[in-house]
Amino acid sequence: MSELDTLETMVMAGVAAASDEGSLEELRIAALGKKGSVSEKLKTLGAMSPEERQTMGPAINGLKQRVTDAIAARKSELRDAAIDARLTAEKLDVTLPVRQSPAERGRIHPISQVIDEITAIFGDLGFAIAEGPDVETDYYNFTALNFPEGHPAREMHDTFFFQPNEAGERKLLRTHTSPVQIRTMETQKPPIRIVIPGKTYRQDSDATHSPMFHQVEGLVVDKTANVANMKWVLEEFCKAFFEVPQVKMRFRPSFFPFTEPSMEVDIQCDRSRPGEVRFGEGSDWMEILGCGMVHPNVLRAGGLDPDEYQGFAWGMGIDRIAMLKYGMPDLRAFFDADVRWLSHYGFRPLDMPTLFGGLSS
Ligand code: 2NL
Repeated sequence: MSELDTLETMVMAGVAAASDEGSLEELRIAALGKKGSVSEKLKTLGAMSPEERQTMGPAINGLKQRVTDAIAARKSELRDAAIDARLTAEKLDVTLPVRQSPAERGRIHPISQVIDEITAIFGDLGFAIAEGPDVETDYYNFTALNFPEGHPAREMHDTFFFQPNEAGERKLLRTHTSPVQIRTMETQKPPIRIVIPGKTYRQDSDATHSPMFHQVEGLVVDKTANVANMKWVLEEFCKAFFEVPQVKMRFRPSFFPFTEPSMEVDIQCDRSRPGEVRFGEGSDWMEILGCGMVHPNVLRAGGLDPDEYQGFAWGMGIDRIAMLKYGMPDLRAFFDADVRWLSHYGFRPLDMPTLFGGLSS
């Protein structure tokens, strides 16, 4: 066997044995690279006699061509094998159900749901939604609302106070959403019809009280607003919110510094079934809100003349009525941020409450 045949057998055996593209490339360099075994053979042509070159030239070039072809063929074989291996290893089950998108999987917190329901109802009655800061001044939270300095009602609010600033002014976390009504009266001309949902804060924490809780208040101010209008608005609200055709309501005299007269409102309910409350039927009563005619001092604080304007207002806690409406037994679970609780009690994000489409269905 000639030297060229031996070389060819060796290189071809290597090519056939190469198990990946990397080792094949090393083989190519060893044979066809600048100092490769085949390239070295080509270099010998220069020193040969013309006769010798005539036979050796085609022989060596033929060898180079066959080695080049063999490497190319092996390379494409190895590439196909690598793709086949990946295709068998990486399986995709196209029959798996599509994973839910965040918009499908996410849930609206029951308190947000109830706020959306309440604002949908009052929006339908022609009210606008107003909001304001959680951190308030003593003036907007108390003074403007007819709580005189040193009045015991201030202590009753269990207020969270901040450290006083250099001027001695002490900010606080609002104890009710009423400061927003004052701010609205200051900046808008009557007629005013607003509802104010939001967070409120009091130093109170037990099984039925959270230091942060939610309130919604409402305010109507114009030249003729009266108790009859207020009763109608609140009755329409209760029927819509509890999704019943009729509901009896009981207005009891009460006291708030910011209203005169002041009333607390009970709604008819049925508590005869254990662990369940039904509204619009039965012979029990449940207190759900406070209301009254806006005190003249409060209208004055809002920059309005009480001889020209009059108004009514109401306020209620959202957390408790959310628990009642949706049968949630524990207030504290509201603020635990437990996704299992939320996926059970939460609402689907795209089912927004509307009066025509149903509030909660
Ligand atoms: C309750 C009672 C109430 C108001 C809030 C109000 C606001 C202004 C003027 C007059 Cl600016 N009133 N708000 C009125 C009556 C009752 O809340 O028990 N809330 C949980």
